[in-house]
Amino acid sequence: MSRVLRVAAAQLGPIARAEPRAQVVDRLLVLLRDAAAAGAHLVVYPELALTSFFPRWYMDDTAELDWFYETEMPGPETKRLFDEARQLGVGLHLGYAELTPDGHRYNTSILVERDGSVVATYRKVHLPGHEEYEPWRPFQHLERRYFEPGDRFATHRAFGGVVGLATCNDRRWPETYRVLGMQGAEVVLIGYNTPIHYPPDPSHDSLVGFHSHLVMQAGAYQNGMFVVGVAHGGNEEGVVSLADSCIIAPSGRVIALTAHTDDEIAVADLNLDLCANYKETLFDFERYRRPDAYGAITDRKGAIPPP
Ligand code: CDT
Repeated sequence: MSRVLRVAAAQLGPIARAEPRAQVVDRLLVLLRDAAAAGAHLVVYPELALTSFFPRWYMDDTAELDWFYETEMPGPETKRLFDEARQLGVGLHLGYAELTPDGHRYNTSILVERDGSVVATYRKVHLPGHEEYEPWRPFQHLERRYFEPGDRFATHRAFGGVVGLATCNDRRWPETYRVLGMQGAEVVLIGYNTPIHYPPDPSHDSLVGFHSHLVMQAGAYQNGMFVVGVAHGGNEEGVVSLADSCIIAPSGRVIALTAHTDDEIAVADLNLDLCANYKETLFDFERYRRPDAYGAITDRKGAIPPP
């Protein structure tokens, strides 16, 4: 019997800085109901899906900053989303800013099964951007100020398969997919907020959509896994971010794609048995990998060219 998981990539358009959580949750509920009507087993929301992408603003007032974080999940505003998902029998993946009781801050996502049980939480490993206010930028990218990095990639048995989680900038690093692939991942869920303009080198700007698909398609193919990439995009508070949410097969092909830059779902059937077409042939890790030749991956952080 084949294992087919129907997934809805639930893209979000812009969220205004002043938009109340309740209004955002209303939008998430519309997407959830669309996903359920389409017969989806799992709805995947993006990174930091409950607020505007706040790392674009420098804030030194802790109370102002704290407004963007969740101290419990589900919390008072998100409980109705979790409740309705359980009632509809739809699992969910949701990205949010986490503030722990002892004051640690993470860029976190949660994965919940169709019966409402929590499968896992994941704390973003690769934090892009900068730590301090940089006045030359048209907008900030202060993830390295507002979050601590997570320390591991893990996979989980859920939805009839093996599921891994990663977040936004993680998708650009081949190590993300490989470490998940080495733990048997059959589907990796990735939410993102990707400004089109890259201030350190604007020559990237016209390539942002290409780069986003390039890395996820390569990761899917090289590890024989599905990848679900979901944007929080559009023109948010004057900063335009990438949409282009997609679902990618182990062949590396995009099998579902959003058409617009606002709230929208893209749905695909993921036949998890198709992962074996790659995992047990060209990318049979046990047979073909050469970890003894890969020492430079873990014995250093930066590149060391020959003298
Ligand atoms: N959210 C996130 O990780 N965004 C980054 C932007 C890179 S530029 C600082 C990304 O990799 O898409």
